[in-house]
Amino acid sequence: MFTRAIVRAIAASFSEGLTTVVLGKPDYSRALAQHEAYCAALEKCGLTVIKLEADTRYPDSCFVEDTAVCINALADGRATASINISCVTMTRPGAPTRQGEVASIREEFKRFFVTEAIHEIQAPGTLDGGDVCDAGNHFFIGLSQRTNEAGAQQLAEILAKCGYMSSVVDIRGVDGLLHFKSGVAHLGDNRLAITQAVMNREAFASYDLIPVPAAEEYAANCVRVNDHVLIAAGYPAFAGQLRDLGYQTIALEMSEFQKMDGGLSCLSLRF
Ligand code: CIR
Repeated sequence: MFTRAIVRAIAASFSEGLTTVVLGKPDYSRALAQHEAYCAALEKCGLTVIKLEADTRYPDSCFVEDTAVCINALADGRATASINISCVTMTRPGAPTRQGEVASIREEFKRFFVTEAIHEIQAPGTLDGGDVCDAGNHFFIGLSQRTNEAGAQQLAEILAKCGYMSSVVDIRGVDGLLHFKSGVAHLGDNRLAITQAVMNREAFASYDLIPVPAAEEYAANCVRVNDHVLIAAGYPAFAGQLRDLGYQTIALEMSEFQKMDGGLSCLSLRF
């Protein structure tokens, strides 16, 4: 169960952020409305939403997930005996323009975690939270354009110290996949929603895979939040698959974030 989420309001400089897609410039007021609906959905899932002020110095700073990895001892599927501590790892984002986003998020986590439970990725390691998938009793760490070997290794060591297993999945050759979680989401119940480009990897063999249709790949970045799954609006085949499996879905308009390479998971840190 999650009880809280940290989000950050969208900076007026949002359209100056990083992007690899060519979908046009985001519309600021539409982005604000989509963000508001996203926060309302988290509240509907039972979370207290901690909304940090916008920071115009960092155009990408609404994508808070990349700044930290929350390790929630009470998440689905955990063994309980050895795994009883929650902690957080502050990342060192792979994009230099984003590294300054971490400091204020660290300050926020200090309200909830004791110092010993706040870990850090150190140079030369880089790691984006969007590359880390908490999959029940195992964490996947994606090696990507943003997360390097040193960053992945450091996180694996932190997780091991806290009693969690992990493995590294190299997605550097996969076209169109900026972050690992752009292609994989853990839905609880030992299930992964997954794009066809990565579904044949041995690493996922012990999970039940829900293949995301090729025409709906953006929808793979969905988020299980307590009793609901947040999904991007406009992907009817994938939404139908989830409903057939019994999930209660909440569809959210994401067009303005998609223009900036962002998905549902990256807009919040859930813990
Ligand atoms: C970036 O390129 O860093 C941002 N424009 C988008 C980050 C999205 N984060 C994510 O998928 N985890």
